[in-house]
Amino acid sequence: MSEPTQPKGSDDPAQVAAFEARIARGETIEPKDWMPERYRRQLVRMMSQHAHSEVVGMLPEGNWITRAPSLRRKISLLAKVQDEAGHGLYIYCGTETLGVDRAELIDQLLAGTAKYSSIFNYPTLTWADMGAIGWLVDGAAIVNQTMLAHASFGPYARAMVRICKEENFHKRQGYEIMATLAAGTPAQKAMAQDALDRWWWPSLMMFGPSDKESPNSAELLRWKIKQKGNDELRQRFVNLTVPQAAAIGLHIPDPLLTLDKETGDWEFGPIDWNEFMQVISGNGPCNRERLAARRKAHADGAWVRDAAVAHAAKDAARSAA
Ligand code: FAQ
Repeated sequence: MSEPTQPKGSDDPAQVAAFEARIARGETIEPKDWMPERYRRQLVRMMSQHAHSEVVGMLPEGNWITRAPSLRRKISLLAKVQDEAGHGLYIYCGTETLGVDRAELIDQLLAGTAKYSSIFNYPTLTWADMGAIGWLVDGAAIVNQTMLAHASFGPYARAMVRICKEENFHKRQGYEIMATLAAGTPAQKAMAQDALDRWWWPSLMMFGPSDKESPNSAELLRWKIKQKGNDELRQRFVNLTVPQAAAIGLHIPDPLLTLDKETGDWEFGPIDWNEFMQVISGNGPCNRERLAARRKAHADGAWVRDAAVAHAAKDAARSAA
């Protein structure tokens, strides 16, 4: 494990001012640079939640790998799920540059004390859900992460550049599944519409609470970790997605959706924030199932970790000799 770059609690005002001047000039902060302890903690919080989301996010889609309707679909889905594992690893590596061990973060996830994205606590009931996840969930992730690719912390921003390229492929494979189903038999089209109905509102919740209810946004924006607030990104996602739904003949399940001709924004109905709070407090439809699956995978993989440690020790002994 790498060490934190300065002793905790050493935030003297002159250093903070110099740091904030660097942020104001648009400079990138690197792991060995001085940073306020609070900046480091905010990054660890956000990046670890993000890494956990990628890892837990493999589960809803993993559910359909053995049931993909063709070899082509199976290969794409397998590749996508593998990519998500890779994204989790890049981001955990980013947190290691901030002095936090990946094992410690995974322990928090398995203990149920860490957050991960609310979206992955919903079930995947039909094949169309693979389309809806790629199109909507990866689509939302791209909107959010394209902004994070300009985050002030270098390792996180650079991870986002690569991740966004892969998410683009994910989104296209999802939209293609939805377009194919929507142009299929009435039953296939109904399946696509049902998936959109179930995933639409949870996708809007991915962007987090509205700005006025978001305790972290002000600080993250000030330090340019986030470049935009939750509401602006949510609106951007809605504006991009509404025409995509219309193009394949599907209906967004929101009777209040209307185009504001002056701003060009699609105004949408109220989000059920009670549902969001329930899901992020551990009471969503699949929270318990997701954690149970991660705990089992961790226990089943113990022998792999043991073997890797033994191999590394052998290698080190050989090099020393
Ligand atoms: N779910 O003050 P804010 C993906 C929490 S990756 C759960 O607004 P912040 C790829 C928040 O943590 C998806 N918790 O927080 C993929 C905070 O709690 P805390 C993940 C949420 O940080 C696709 C509290 O509420 N992406 O999908 C959520 O300023 C397909 C107050 O909120 C990222 O993590 C939520 N939706 O803004 C994989 C991107 N929203 O920590 C597989 C990086 C909020 O104080 C398949 N993260 N909370 O206890 C971010 O951009 C931000 O952290 C936000 C939240 C926007 C998620």
